[in-house]
Amino acid sequence: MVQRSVVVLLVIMVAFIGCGDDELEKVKPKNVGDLPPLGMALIPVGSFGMGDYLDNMDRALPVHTVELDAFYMDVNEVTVGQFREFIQQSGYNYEGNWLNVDKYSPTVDHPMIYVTWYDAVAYAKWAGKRLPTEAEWEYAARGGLIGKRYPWADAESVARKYANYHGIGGKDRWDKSAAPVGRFKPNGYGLYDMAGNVWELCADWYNGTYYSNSPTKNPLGPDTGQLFDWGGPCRVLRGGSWYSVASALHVAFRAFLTPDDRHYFTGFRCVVGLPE
Ligand SMILES: [Ca+2]
Repeated sequence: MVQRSVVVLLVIMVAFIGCGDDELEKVKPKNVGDLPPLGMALIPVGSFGMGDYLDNMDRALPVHTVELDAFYMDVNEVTVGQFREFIQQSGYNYEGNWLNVDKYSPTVDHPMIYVTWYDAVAYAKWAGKRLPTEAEWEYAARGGLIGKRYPWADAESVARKYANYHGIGGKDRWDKSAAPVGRFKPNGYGLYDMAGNVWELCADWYNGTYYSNSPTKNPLGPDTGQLFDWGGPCRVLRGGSWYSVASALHVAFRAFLTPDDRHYFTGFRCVVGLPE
C-alpha cells in the first residue's frame, strides 16, 4: 500500500514537471471579473444606518437604513498625476489655475484640487468610473464599523494616525497643504484619507432634509438641490480636508458646494459597479 502511494506521488510529480510555461499561460484566475480593478477596493454588498448617531447633526438626521449593492472604490483620492494624464489623453479643457493647484498640492502624488463637480464627473467618465453617491461614500467611509463617529471608530485622540486635518501633531506634518495621498492609516475597507486631506465630491445634489424621505435601496439623492438665501443648488461634499477641524471628519458630516466652484480643499475619488 505504501509502495503504491509512492508510485502515485511520482506520477503526479512527473506530470507537474511536464507542465511548461505554455500550460501555465493557459491557466486563468477564476472569476477575473470579481477581482478589484487596480487601485480600487471592493466594498461589499450590505446595509447600514446612514446618518448621525452621536452628535445631533440635524443635516444628518434621521438615521435611516440604506441598502447598497457592492461596488469598487478608489483607495485613494484622485491625484494630480492622474488628472494631468486625463487632460493629456482626453484633451479636456481644464479651466482651473495650475499655480493654485501647485501651491497646495505640489506633486503628482498629491490629491487633485480646484476641480469643479463637472471636472470630477468628466475625469470619472474618462476613467470608466463615476462619482460615488452620498450613501456609497458614507458606507465606504465607515469601513464596516457600525454607528461610529470616524472611519477608525470614535476616539479623536488617534485621529492624527488616520487623517490630515487642521493643525499639526503626530504623523501630520502637512500643516499648510494637502498631504500626498495614502500617507495615513486606511480604514477597514483599505481606503485612505476618507477623513481629511481633501473634501470629496459626491454625485448627489444636496438637500438638508433628504434623509427624511430617502429611498432605502441604492439612493441617488434628491432630484435637485436645496436653494439657500445665498444661492445654490449644491452638490454633496464629504470627509473634511487638511484645513478642517476634527468635527468635519465625521463619517456622517454633510457639506455642500455649488457645482462650478473651485477650492483648495476640494477633490474627489471614483467608484465603479461590479460587472453584471
Ligand atoms: Ca478625503
